[in-house]
Amino acid sequence: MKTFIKSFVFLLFFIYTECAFTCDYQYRQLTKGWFKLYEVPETWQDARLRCRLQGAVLASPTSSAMAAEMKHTMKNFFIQDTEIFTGIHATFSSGSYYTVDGIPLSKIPLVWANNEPDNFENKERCITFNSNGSAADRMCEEPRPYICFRSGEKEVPTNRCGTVDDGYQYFKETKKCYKFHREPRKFDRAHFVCSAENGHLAIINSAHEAEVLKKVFGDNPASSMAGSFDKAVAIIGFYDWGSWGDWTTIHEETLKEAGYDRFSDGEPNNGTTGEDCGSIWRTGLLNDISCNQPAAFICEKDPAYPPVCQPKTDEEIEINERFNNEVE
Ligand SMILES: *[C@@H]1O[C@H](CO)[C@@H](O)[C@H](O)[C@H]1NC(C)=O
Ligand SMILES: *[C@@H]1O[C@H](CO)[C@@H](O)[C@H](O)[C@H]1NC(C)=O
Ligand SMILES: [Ca+2]
Ligand SMILES: [Ca+2]
Ligand SMILES: [Ca+2]
Repeated sequence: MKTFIKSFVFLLFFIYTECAFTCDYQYRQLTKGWFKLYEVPETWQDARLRCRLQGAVLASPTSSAMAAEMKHTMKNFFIQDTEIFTGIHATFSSGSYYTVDGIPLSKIPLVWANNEPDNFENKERCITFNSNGSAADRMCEEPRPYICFRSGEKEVPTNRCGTVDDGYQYFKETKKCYKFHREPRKFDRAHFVCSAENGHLAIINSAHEAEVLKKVFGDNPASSMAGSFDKAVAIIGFYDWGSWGDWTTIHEETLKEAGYDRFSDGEPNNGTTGEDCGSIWRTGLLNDISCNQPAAFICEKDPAYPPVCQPKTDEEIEINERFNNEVE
């Protein structure tokens, strides 16, 4: 009887975790992995970073199956005469090409386009791929579309926050997830990182949420951050749009409309070089900060966005946990 129950629970477990990764990625059986094409061109470095922040890598045609799936993905998006970036690069040292996950060029069955590779003007460090299957070396700085790829079985374990990134922590007070980034970035790059993680720079919608952010900040003392930068401040999602003083969230609400507008005493002060970007002090009170000042930052994510293909309800999570306990 117990065996029967176990196999029944196992079946449930299997059904509910099938196809569990964010639905913006498509699972492809042939290469056992998830694909997502980004149509908006980016530099190679940004393409690489965006894929990485999603728990994926910049896709490379490392086998004939991968090349076929990449061509298929491009055709689905009607990308015909455009070259996309692959993960094959020589940005560490010229001529030494590897995929982002370390496969050397000599092991990759590339078909080169006419007169390629030529390392034109000794400036080409990245490999592109065309929907007709040919490769070329190109400048990494010239923006192009690209494909992110996550290798593996269908069942990708996503967490309570709907992501593979366990840096995100769920807070029941706001029903939102937050991640504190300890590596300092300027406002625009912090915005890029939160967006790539399917979140946004944190927006404070209530005094409760300010308390949550204060706690998140408190869990990351200055001693936990390396490097010399101001560890008393963290960038969040508000911005001065107009002549100085027009503070709105990155979702275009006034701070009051958003639900929290408590600046620290003496702030905003438009400090030395001018301050048009938003941040908080460890007190949870607001401060204006220079958009050029790198600082730690806090991302906020809705656990339901983007949807996971087979979202688990709490009951199902319980069943899984019971199953796991039985197995142990
Ligand atoms: C593939 O496309 C590239 C660039 O558009 C072109 O240079 C190359 O000749 C094409 N190869 C084939 C086999 O059609
Ligand atoms: C803010 O500071 C910058 C740089 O000192 C200055 O150019 C700008 O006029 C200031 N804005 C206001 C409204 O004081
Ligand atoms: Ca070239
Ligand atoms: Ca919020
Ligand atoms: Ca200030």
